[in-house]
Amino acid sequence: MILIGERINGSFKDIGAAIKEKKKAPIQEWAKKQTEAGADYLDVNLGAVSKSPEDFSWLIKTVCEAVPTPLSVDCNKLELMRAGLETHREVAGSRPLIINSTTAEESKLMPLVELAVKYDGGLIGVVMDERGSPQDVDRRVELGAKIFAVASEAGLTPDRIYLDPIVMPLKFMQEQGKNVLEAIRQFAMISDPPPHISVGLSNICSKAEERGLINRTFLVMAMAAGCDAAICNVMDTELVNAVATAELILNKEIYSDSYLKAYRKRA
Ligand code: THG
Repeated sequence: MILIGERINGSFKDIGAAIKEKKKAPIQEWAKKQTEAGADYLDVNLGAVSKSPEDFSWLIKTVCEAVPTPLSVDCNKLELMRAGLETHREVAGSRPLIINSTTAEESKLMPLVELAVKYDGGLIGVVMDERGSPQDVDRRVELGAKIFAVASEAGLTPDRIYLDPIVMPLKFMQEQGKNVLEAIRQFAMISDPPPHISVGLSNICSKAEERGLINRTFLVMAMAAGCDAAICNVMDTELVNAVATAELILNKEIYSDSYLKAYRKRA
């Protein structure tokens, strides 16, 4: 499982304030904590606190200086993404990265695929288009297949393509959970080998009680359906333990009595 730490996101109060005040310490502390917890990538997102390319570049530089962990460069504005990726190249050289994200929209898909080629990154494709996010399975799969086809045609191999079925809040869109799981099953059949399948996990527990339980139950179900990457709270020990256990049950890791310890040290 590819664990992408969600915490460096301007929508969290402490990170939002640190971005506004250009304070590196809180951001760098979260970079270190998530790395120690076993994050494979760190998602880096300004949230709603800024739309400035300079701020995005500053945030990326701040994280890259603190840890060697690869980033998931997360924004939905092409101009910010260009600035962020250029900064990433300056400060991190050829360190692996994920570009988060493109959609199937005409104005975004080719430009972002070209950026993934240029910067030698992975690319998350979120299955929405000009009409917004689909509610049904078929439209999700249609858009996933379109993103996969365009990215493949441009030379991205399946291991560099991540399809995201768009996880919705359980509290408000209860019927979407099973549609997401079915879309994941069908994404896994798009090619052989399949692309990665990635979820923004914490969307599921938005405004709900029992956040941890909802997150880990859903992630285990998503893994059984074929999901192999998640932007999530890597500090949640019970979540990571559930992931490690699901990996055993799916026969992706070898059993040992100390498998939880082993999973934490895997990187
Ligand atoms: N797909 C892709 N990228 C994404 C998402 C996705 N990036 C952003 C987001 N969704 C994933 N990251 C988060 C980070 C934090 C939270 C949810 C998703 C979160 N937010 C709190 C809440 O909603 O209650 C608010 C923050 C707070 O507690 O202060 O937990 O789907 N490709």
